[in-house]
Formats: sequence, C-alpha cells, structure tokens
Amino acid sequence: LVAKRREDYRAPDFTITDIALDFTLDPAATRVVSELKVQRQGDACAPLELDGEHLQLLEVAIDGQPVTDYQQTDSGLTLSSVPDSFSLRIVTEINPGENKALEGLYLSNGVYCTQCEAEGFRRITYYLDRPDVLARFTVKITGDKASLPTMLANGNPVDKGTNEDGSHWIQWQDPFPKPSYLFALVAGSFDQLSDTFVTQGGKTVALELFVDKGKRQRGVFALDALKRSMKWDEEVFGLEYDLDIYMIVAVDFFNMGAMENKGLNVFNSKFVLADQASATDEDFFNVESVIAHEYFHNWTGNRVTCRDWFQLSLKEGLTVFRDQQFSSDMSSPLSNRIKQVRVMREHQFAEDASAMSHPIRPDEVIEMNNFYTVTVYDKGAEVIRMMHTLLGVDGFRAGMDEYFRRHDGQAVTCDDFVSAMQSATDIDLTHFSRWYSQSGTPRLAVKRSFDEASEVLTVTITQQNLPTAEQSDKQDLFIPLQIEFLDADGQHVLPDNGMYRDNLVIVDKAEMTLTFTGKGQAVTPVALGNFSAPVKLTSDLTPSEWLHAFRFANDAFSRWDAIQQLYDWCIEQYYRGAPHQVDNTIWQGLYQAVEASQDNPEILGECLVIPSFETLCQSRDNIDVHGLNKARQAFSHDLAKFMQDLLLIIYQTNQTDSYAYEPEQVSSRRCKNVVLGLLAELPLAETFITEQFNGSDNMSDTLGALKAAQVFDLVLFNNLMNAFEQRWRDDPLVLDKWFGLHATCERSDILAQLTLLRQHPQFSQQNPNRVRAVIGSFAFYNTAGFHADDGSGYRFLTDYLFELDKSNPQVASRLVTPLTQWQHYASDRQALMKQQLARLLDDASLSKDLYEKVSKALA
Ligand code: BAL
Ligand code: ZN
Repeated sequence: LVAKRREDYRAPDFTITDIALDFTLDPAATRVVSELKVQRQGDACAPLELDGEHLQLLEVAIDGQPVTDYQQTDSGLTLSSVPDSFSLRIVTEINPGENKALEGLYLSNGVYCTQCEAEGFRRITYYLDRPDVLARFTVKITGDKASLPTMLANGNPVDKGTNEDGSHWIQWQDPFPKPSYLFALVAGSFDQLSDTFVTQGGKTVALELFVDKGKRQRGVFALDALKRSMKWDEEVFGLEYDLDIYMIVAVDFFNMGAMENKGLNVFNSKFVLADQASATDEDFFNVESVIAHEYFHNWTGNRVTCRDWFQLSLKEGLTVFRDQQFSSDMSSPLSNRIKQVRVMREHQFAEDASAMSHPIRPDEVIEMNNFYTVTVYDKGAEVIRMMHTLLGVDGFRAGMDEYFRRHDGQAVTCDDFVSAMQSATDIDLTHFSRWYSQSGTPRLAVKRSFDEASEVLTVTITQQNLPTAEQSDKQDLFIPLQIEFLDADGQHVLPDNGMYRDNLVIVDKAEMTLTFTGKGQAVTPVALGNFSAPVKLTSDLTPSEWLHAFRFANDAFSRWDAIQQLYDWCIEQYYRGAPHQVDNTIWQGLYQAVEASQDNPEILGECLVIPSFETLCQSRDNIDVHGLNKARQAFSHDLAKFMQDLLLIIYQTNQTDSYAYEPEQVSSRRCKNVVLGLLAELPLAETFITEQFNGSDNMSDTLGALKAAQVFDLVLFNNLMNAFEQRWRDDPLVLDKWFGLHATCERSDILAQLTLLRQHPQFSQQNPNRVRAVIGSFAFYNTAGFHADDGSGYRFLTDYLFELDKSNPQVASRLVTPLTQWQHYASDRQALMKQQLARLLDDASLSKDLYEKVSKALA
C-alpha cells in the first residue's frame, strides 16, 4: 500500500463540466447511467483515468459510439485515446443492499442514502473523483412509489413523473458546479417538517427536514437551529444561502456525524432528533452545533472547496471555528471554550503524541478517511482562532471577505486562505503559517527568577517543540499567548517590556523574557488566557498561587484552568503516595473557591469537574494506569467528603423548574449533576440519586442520576438501568446512552457484560452508533476494563476489530485509536497493547484504513 504525498499534487489532465446521472433504484442491482461532458485541460496525449471501485461495468460510449478498448482494474477505468472534448456515457450496476461500509450508495432500514466524502463517489460510477473537478450535476432518480415516496438529490427539483410500471421518477438540478464528494441522493419514506427562511436579500428559502416516521416532534429543535444558523451567518459573516431549497435528512446508519452535500445535508439521526424526554442538554447542544456546522459549509467548503484532500483543514478547521463562534453566541463563551479545550487536551494532544501525529495539513495519506481527525478539525479550528486573535474581529472579517472575493467557485489550498488573511493585516503571517506544516503540541514554560539586588523579577517564557512520530525536525512557532500578571493583593501589574498588546505576548522564538522592576517577587503570571494557543503549559505556580489566580484573574477561562491545574497537582500527590501533601490549607482554599462561586452555576459546575483520566495522561509519562486512575478516584472521594455540606447546598439550590433548553437552566442542571456525581462518592447519595431518577422530567437529569449510580454502587446502578431499559427498549438511539453506561462501568466482569450487550436485540454491528456506544465507550472510556492487567481488554477490542473491519473499515479504524495510543503508559502495558496491534498487522486481509494506523503504531 503506497501513501499519497501532498507534494505530488498535479492538476488533472481532464475536467468534467457537466454530469447527468440517472439512477434506477433496486436493492441488489441499482443501475446508474452517467453522461459526462469531458474537457482536456492538460497533456495532449494523457489517457483519461477514472476512479471506480466495487462497480459492475455495463457500457461505455464516447460521443454516442460504444467503446471497448478500455482498461479496467479494481480501482478504475482507463481510456487511452480520447478526443480533447467529448461526451462520455458510462453505465454501471451497484448493490446498495450489500454495501455495509456505508460509503457510496447504500441501503439501510429501507432508506437509500449516499456518503461520498472523501472518496465514496467512485463506488457509484467511474469518475474523476477528486475535489478539484467541479461539474454541474443533473440527477434523475427512478424508484418504487410506495416504498420510496421521497426521492432527493442536490439542488432544485425540476421535473417528475410516473411510469407505467407504477414506479415514479424525479429530476434534480444543481446550478452550482461542485466536486463529486458533495453529491447526495436519498430515497425512502419519511415524516417531513417544512418551514421557510427569508434571507437578508429578501429571497424565501424552503426548509425541509426529513426524519423517521413517527419522529416528527423530535425534529422541531433542529429546524429552528437551522434558521438560527442562517441568520447568524448573515449577521456575522454577511453570507447568504444561495439555492431555493435547503434539505436535511436524518438517517440511522451513518459513519460520520453529518455531511454537507450541497442543498441536501445527510445527518446521523443522533444530531437531528432531540426532545426533552429523550435528549440531554448536551444532545441539544450538539444538534444545534452540527446543524450549524453543516450549514456553514455551504460557503466554507462548498462555494470554496479544497484543491486536494491534504487541504481538508481549509474547510474543516475553518468551519469548526465558525460553528464554535456560533455556539458561543447562542449560549455562553466560557462553557463553550472549556468544552473545546477538553477535546483538545483529551483527544488532540493524545493524537499529537501518538504514531498518528500529523500536521493540520497532512503530508502523507494512505486512507483519507483516517484523516478526519481531531487534529485536522479541532486543532485546525485553534489555528484559525489564533488568526482571529491576531487580526481582531474586523481584520478577520476583512480577510474572510477577501477569501470569498478571490476564490468563490474554486478549489483552493490552505496557503490561499492564509494569503487572503494576509491582505487584511500588517502582521507577517509567514512565520505563523508553520502551524499548517508542523505537527506536535508545543510546550510552553513560564518561570520566574528574582534578583534581590536590582529588585528585578524576570519572567522567562520558553517554547519547546519535540520531535513527533512522522517529523523529527521542528522549528519555533509563532504563538499568541494571552497572559495577565497579579500582585500579592490581586491587582493587575504590567511588565517593563515585551507585551504585544493588552494581555498578549507573541512567543516566536525559543525563549523570551519579561521583567518587572520594583514590584517585588510576588507577581503571579496567569498564562494561556482563553486557551489562546493549542499548547501544553507548565509554570512554577504554587497551589496557593493557583487559588490566587482563581480569585483575581480577569479571564474566566484562566480562573477555571487554575482550579484544573491545582486538581492535577493534588492528584499527582495521591499518585505518588503522598496524599497528605494536599494539606488543610489547600482543602480550605478549594472549599472557599467553591463557596465564593455559588451564585455562578456556570463556572461552579465546570470547576467541580475533576480532570479526566485521559487529560491527566497528557502531562505524564510511563504511567501506571491503575495507580493514576485510583489516585484520581481517591482525590475525588476526599474532595466530596471535605465539601459534603457545601455540595448538598449547591445540589439543592440548583434544582430547576419545568424543563427548558436555555443557558441558565443548562448551567444549573450541569452544576447539579456534576455535584451529584461527586456526592455519589458518599453513602448519603443513594436517596438523592433515586429521587432524582424517579422524579426526572428530562433526559439530562435521568442520565445524571444514572452516572451517579454507576459511581455509587452496582446494585443501585443495575436497578435504575433496568428501569431505563424498560422505558426506552424500542428506541435504539436513546438506548445508546444505556449501552454506553454499561460499557463504561468499572466492574470485574465487564467483558461478560459486553458480550451480553452485543446480544441485545437492539444491538447491531451494522449500525455505527450502536458499535460506538458499546465498543467505543469501552475502549475509549473504561479505564479499568480496557487496561485490565492481563491484557484481556485489549484482546477483546482486537477480536472485535477483526470482525468489524470486514464490513465497516472506517468505523473499525476509529475504534483502534485507544490501542495505538500506548505512548504514555508504562512499558509492560505498552508491550501488551503492541501484542494486539501485531495480531492485527499479521492479518493479510486487513483494510487499508486499519493497516495505516496499525502499521504506524508499530513502526
Ligand atoms: N465533511 C464531513 C463532515 C463534516 O465535517 O461536516
Ligand atoms: Zn465539516
């Protein structure tokens, strides 16, 4: 298997200006007629090399004449001598019913649906399946009228009719040239929600949402979220929708979260369906943010797309940044920022430290599906955010305007984006743009030294960029570091030198120093405000200074982070077997910090979350997994015990009235449920958990009670879980929460439990959501079970991956991630993990998805 390299990009020798597709839908034998207008644009002798996989070729004709002198392989079709401009007709047959990989056109639960990004279109017909070939699509769909009353494709419906055999047909036309990855087709029987949106230019757009029969009510929130997204993009970026109709279809079988196909988004139903009874506040949040994300792609992704797949972050990093800004405007900047940073610290830092490390713009790819990563998406968004910080709101908007002015209708690169941004700022972005090519998490250290004689306090900021798996040479990056300085009274002070602007320094070399003259030595630097750069920060702050920072820092994120750093320090003392180092001053300090925040449930709820095991791993090496996990649990227990009276008060004062998904209630519920999770460490919690479960009128509180029961005791947990199963047994999407809770339960018989879950009537290996809920939850979040000392957790996952890889390599490749991230653990554990990876690599039939990750993890 050979890797493709970014530097090998060549413009295609041909382009396709128009494509007319004609589908006759059939579960086992769908016929696809494709009529292409092909235009040579490169080498006069070049053959036409079309991509195609899993296709049965029936006919090829050029300008109406049948052709037989072509070469057909497993991966494509080559026509050696073709004119410079011609029409090409290709007829293929495909089998959507047998397509369990869920790429291309597939049939599940009676619904035909497509997923073409990144390279799925080649499973539908032979084509130049690359994002820099933009064509106008016309699509005719013929299907059974009774079972497929709804048949959709991109663009606007232009014609329809009924055939004599009782089937019906419809024709769609998309006026915007687009790459094949944005093609979509859906056919099935749905409940439909309809609405309209009037753009700021006065155009009325029809909005249509299609959901499973009987789920209409659960689609209302998503449709509203769409309207909020459309309005926000007009207000903040001046971007209007461009077609007459915008459709969203929710399907149950989907590898990704959702897909931004032009005018016809296809969604995993998990990110559409939400109501009070069945969805948590977090679900509502996710629905709104994914709806927004896919909508925002209409400009950042569809109108301006990627030249090649190495440029994926061009559209994904930018669109994640845009959806993050939207969510923050819809709810609260602080809780949003904390959520985003948790993803970075738990998952992206882990990826950067692993064998799968790659820059946000990767250089080498074997299987593109492996690069829809937290690095490309979330670190990509952090890079855009740093530009936003450097350019300011107006500068960033000016850069975006210029980007669309230059590139609307084109397929471009990350360099093109930076160049448009460059036009809107005096800052030279050349150094900054290394963020696109360098992988790894920079380490920043902030340290102080005091010279008694001159009374000068020096703050030294160093950056270190360690080699990563695929890249040994590193350069210093251009890092915007938000920082504030507090004196002993909590007053803000400024250094003599070095500030770029208010609260911001630019760390663009290995070391820089800031000095304070005559301010004494009690100056506390509070760095990385608002997580201004995706770096790991260490500093020489003491526990009492973290508490000081919490009390006096202006930046709300820094206040939260100060408590997190202090927790990390405390857990480290437990881990080293010295819990007494966490003395009464620290407990009292934490108590007072919590007490002082009682009227702010938002920050309180976040501050009472103990750093996750995964986050703790990112600042440690040679980890004794069970030692660290137990240290974390013991610290949580002692914290709950010390604060018991205060936690009870907070639990009571944060009860909410009848349910509404709105920011204040969300914060209170979150705070209450985080507190219940801590109280679950104590015997008195049983009543609270049971009462909350029985009295709950919403899924957030129900799940909060179940999570607390999981911590409290197995008997209570099992009782409540059984009741939950009774209530939701016919609703697999909701039951995923139950699957996930069982799979993360730290119990000695967890593997037997997992086997039972796999036998559950609602479990289906064909459905990615079920697989992620059971196997994914176990591998990613069941620390004790997955990392069992005898290696049985690793073996269980590996055995499962052998099976799953045969039907759905894309999902299998996601699930192998925890096994590939062995770098932080002690060597005996690394050996156990590698043993299982080696079993996978030994399998000659391994998919290229798994091969790429496993072989790198063992290199
Ligand atoms: N483009 C793949 C799904 C998403 O990021 O929107
Ligand atoms: Zn996206």
